[in-house]
Parts: sequence; structure tokens; C-alpha cells
Amino acid sequence: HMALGNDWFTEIFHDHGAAFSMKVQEKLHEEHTPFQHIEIYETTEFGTLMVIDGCVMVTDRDNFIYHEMMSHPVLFTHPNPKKVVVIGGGDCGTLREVLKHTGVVQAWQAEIDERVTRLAEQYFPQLCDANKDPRAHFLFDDGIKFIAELPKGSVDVIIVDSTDPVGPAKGLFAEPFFRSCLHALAPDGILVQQSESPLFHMNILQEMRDEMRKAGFVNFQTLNFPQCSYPSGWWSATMASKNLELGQFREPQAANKTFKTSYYNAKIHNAAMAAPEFFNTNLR
Ligand code: AG3
Repeated sequence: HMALGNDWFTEIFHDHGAAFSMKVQEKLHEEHTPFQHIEIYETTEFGTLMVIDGCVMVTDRDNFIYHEMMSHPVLFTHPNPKKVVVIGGGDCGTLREVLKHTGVVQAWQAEIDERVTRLAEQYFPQLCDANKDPRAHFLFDDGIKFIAELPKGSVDVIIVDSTDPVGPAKGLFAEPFFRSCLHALAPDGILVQQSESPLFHMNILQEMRDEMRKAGFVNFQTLNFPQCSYPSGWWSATMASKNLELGQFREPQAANKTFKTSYYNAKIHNAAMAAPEFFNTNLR
């Protein structure tokens, strides 16, 4: 292990003239996979950090916010989610939250890079503590292909836990993928996708909706939440459906949930749906 002393890991947001740094104790691991470059650090205040292609993916300290908001709002919006697919999400943090819902019968995780999951098992064991759940199924392959091959109407919820829309993840932000998602979803099905920073990436939020709409999705609901280790510290996820109303959710069940969370609750769910004024003028 290489001791880095007073070093800092910095992700520079070149297009936005900003950066976020964490003080690093040591670099634990680094490798090139066939898909990307992965680094793992031990930081002084954020615990373990995973970086892919220079971008912060997870830290011990704040990943709970992202993972809970990628899973619980959509699962409490769907009337009775039984079959769930996670696209990407190789660190298994989203899968772990999904499996807290006892009504979920099957959860598939389709991650393109098996090394992300193997490194998460080693360096983020708490994110992987549900991996042995018999309802969990793992596929290490292209999520676009996986979704395209699913039978019509066979899943209730699709969660796209992807990297930024560059490289292998680009196709996950485009109409053909969304068309396959709609085909794979049951009539009451919901898609939710991480949709970057409302402050930095309003264009991505808008283009994502445009592509989803072209694919046949009708209803949209963006969820806002803080994520201090991601660009701007303000992050979002966007839910999309064809039939189901997304502004309402199973609020009594959320308020009386039978599992523990650290961020999500029924009041947070309502608050996360509130749209800032600039959404109303910039988001169709
Ligand atoms: N979700 C990564 C979101 C993108 C972060 N972008 C950035 N740091 N530039 C990934 C994984 C969490 N399961």
C-alpha cells in the first residue's frame, strides 16, 4: 500500500470551474478493467472511496443518501413491486436497499463490469450485505442488451444506477434503451434513473426526459437530494411511467416502513418531489 501522507483526491468538474476534494490516508487499490479505470482510497473523513474514470462513485460517508433515494421513492410509488431490475449499480448499494422491501420477489442486478462488484465485496462489505439474499440475481453483462431481451411486461421497476452519460453509460440515456425499458415494464411499471445535478446538468435532465418521452413514457417526477461528494453537491433521480401517477405514493406504508433507513422517510419523499422555480421554466 502506498502511503500518501497529506494528499488529497480531487475530482475536477472541468465544465463548471469547480472541484471537490477529500483528504486521503492511503490508496488501497487501482486497476484498469476492460471497461474503465477503478481506484479505491481510504480517506480521513469520508471512509473508503471508490473512483471510476476519475469520478467519485461511492464514499462510506454519504452513499446512503443516493442509494436510498434511488430505491425507496420508486418502490413506494409502485403499488406492489415484485420484480425489480437494477442496471449498473455494481457496488450493490442500490440492490441492498431494494431487498429491504419484503414484497420484492426477485431483484436482478445487471452490471457490465464484474470487477466493480468484486471490489465492492472487498472494500465496501456493508453495501454487499444482502448479496446472499436468495432473491438477488447477478448478471455481469451489458444492461442495454439485458433489458432488450426481457419478455414484454415482465418487470415492475427498473432502476438505472449509472455513471455519468459518457463512455459505456451513454446508451443508458438514449431513446432505444428507454424503448426497451417500456417494453419490459408491466403496465404499472416505473423507471427511475439517476439524473445528475440540477445545478450543473439541467441540459441532461431535459434531454433525458425528451428521450424518455420519445420512447413512450408520459409521466415524470424528479427527486432532489443532497450528495456532497458528487458535482455541485446537489443530485437528482428522475422517475418515468406510462400509466401510473408519480406524484402520489404509498405514504402510510412509507411512514410505517418495517426496515431502517438513514435518509429516506415519508416526509423526505414529499420534500424531494418539490420542484424549484427554475425547473418550472427549464424542464418540460
Ligand atoms: N452513481 C454515479 C453517479 C455519477 C457520479 N458522477 C460524478 N462523480 N461525476 C454511481 C454509483 C453508485 N451506486
